[in-house]
Formats: sequence, C-alpha cells, structure tokens
Amino acid sequence: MLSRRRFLSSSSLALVGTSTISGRIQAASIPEAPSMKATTMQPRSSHWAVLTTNRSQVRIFVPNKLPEPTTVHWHGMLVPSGMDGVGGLTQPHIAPGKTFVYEFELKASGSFMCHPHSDEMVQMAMGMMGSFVVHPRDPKLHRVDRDFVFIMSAYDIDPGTYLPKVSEMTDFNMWTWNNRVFPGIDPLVSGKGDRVRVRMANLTMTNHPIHLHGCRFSVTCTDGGWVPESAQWPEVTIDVPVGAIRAFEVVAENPGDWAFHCHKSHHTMNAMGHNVRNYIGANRKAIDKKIRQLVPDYMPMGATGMADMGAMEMPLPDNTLPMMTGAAQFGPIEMGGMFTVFKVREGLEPNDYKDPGWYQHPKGTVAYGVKEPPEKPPRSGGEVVPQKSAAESTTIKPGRPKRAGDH
Ligand SMILES: [Cu+2]
Repeated sequence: MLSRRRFLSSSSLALVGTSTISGRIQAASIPEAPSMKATTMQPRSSHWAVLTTNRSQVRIFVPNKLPEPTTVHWHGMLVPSGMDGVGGLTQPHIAPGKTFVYEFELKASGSFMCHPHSDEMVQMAMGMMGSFVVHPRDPKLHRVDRDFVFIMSAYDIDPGTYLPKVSEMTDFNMWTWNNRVFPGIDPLVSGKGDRVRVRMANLTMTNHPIHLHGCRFSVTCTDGGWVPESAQWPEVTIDVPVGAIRAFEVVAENPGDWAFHCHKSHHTMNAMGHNVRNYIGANRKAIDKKIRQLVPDYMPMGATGMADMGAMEMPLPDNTLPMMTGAAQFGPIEMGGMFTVFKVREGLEPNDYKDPGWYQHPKGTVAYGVKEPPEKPPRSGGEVVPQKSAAESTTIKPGRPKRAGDH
C-alpha cells in the first residue's frame, strides 16, 4: 500500500528538474530530478538571484512516471503557446513512461506555479503541483531578507485510510501548506527588522483568507506580476482565490510568536466528522456512560465546546491526525491544517531559519487571570445580574482622560 509519507513526498514536484541553460547544452541525457529526504524548511542554497548572460532560457524535462498520461502547465508564465502544457490543446498528452521537454524564456520575474493539465481532477487531488519562483535579473529589485513560498492544497482522506478521494469536489478534510498540516508545518522564522515576503499559491477548490497576527503587510505580487507600490495597501488578512497566488511583504518589527493561519476555522483543523452531534449546553453524563459500555473510546463533542479534543487527543486509527492539536508554552494550541507560527526574534543571523523555541515575553506583557470568581452570566436564572465595573476585573482604568487618537 502507498503510505501517506510516500504519497506526499512523491507528489511534491518530483517531476520537475529546472536548470538555467545557456543555449547549446545537449539534451542527450535526462538529469535525475532532485529529491530530498527531510521535509524541513529549505533555505535558498546560494544567491538570491542568479545572473545570466545572454538569454535566460529554461529547459525542463518531464518524465511521466504516472500510470496515466499527464502534462505540465506553467501557471502565470509568459510562454509560447506550444509550451503551455494543456493536453490536447497545445501538445499531445505525455504517455506513461515517456518524457517531454519544455523550453521557454523567463520573460518576467515573480511568483508562479505548475500543475498538470491532463486528468487534472485526479492528479491535483493526489497532490501534483509545484511553485515556480523567478527572481529579477537585477538582484536589487524587489529585494527582501527572507522569502517564503508555499502552495495550498486540500485532500479528502478518510481517517484510517491512505488514498485521497479523487472525485471529491467540496468536502475536503486535510488543508495543507506544501502538503503539510499543523503541527507539521515549520514556523516562519524572521529576524527583527527583516523584510519578509510570503508567497502563497492556492490550488485547492476554495478560497483561503490568510491572516497574520501582530503585523501589517502589503500585497506586493500576484501570479499576474508585481503590484506597483502606489497600488499597495495595508492588510492583516489576504484572501487567496482559487488558482491564484498572493505574495505579501512585511517588515518584522514586532518580536513574538505570531499565529499565521487561514481564517476559515475548519481549515485550521485536521480530519473531522461533520456529522458530530452538538451537545453544547446539554448534560450528557448518563448517556455517555451508557454509550461507553458499547464503545469504550467514545468521545462526543463536549458540553462546553470542542476544546477537550485538543487537550485529550483521543486514540486514532493509523494515518490519522488529531482534529485539534499542537501545544506551546501556555498549553494546547487546538489547531490543525493551515496554521503555523511567524516567529520574530532579535539578533538572528541572516540565514538562520532554525526554530528559536517559544518567545520569552518581557515581564508584564502577557495576558493574565484575575483572582475573583467569574460573574454569573446575565442569562442564567433569567434575571439580569449587575456586572462589576471594568476596573474591578481588568486593568483598564475608568475615567482615563481622552487622548488624541481615541475613538
Ligand atoms: Cu482556508
């Protein structure tokens, strides 16, 4: 059986070996596609931009190792029509075992991607896709200190099984960045003051409003090109439509551990049953006891919400991830799917992408609990309970004189 690990690693761009070629190098031998053993963050190997004399032509070999025909389409790239990779329309489909060559000039820098245009539904549902970043010829243009890229893809994999359901159209249960779900997604690490770019491509079947805490960013690039500075505006969430790329840039001024995630709450969860009964507000002790006699591991949604599931991590079948998981210095994070942490630290070396651990908050800058018992909510018992003034339960001082900038 194809293990999940093998499925995921074989799907991530193993078919494309890219190299910049100066014209006459013969295509007699097909180079082996690069592969890697560890699924860790891959910092750029040498220079940020490669200077190329004369033409900037790429030659890409696509050996089809699938059991069915395929092609590769170069999404967003300005290529000759016959290099566009649309099976039937611009080229014959690449038969299993055959190799095709794509050759084109890199006419524009920016953020692009590639994916099959041949039995797309099946091949993309199995994870065939890749990002394609073209750096400007002039390394001073669009310069950043850190440049991250990921593709969003979604899978429908029943808990305990290994094969994505390729005919699913809407009801996916694994929401991934570069084929990984939280807590398997590395943190994005940045030095304080670094200019950081994050390029996000969406090849799922729905949009993803991606939200970054603690920072303000501008959208600076799409798969249609660079956004002129005069057209950029500040955001903290950017919606990435289906079949699109959005890249934002942020100066990492605010040290800390900043959540970075899709704002659709079911996209920050791993496989979950959608038919769970809603027990919020119910007393189900007696019925739970009865059901546990029949199903020992039975764990319904809690009477106060789903958070117990993040903390308890019930037993799971093979190849299944907890719906809500991960933990940090203050407790369970209760996330999955499209979630990671943007870690901004002072004094990092330019090429240091190591996880620096959890943020050491300066004294007095962490939210804290208060000693008195919580107020009864006004609705319990039917009568309205007068609330204590804000000053008694929080640190906000009433009657603070108005300052300029107050709303
Ligand atoms: Cu999403």
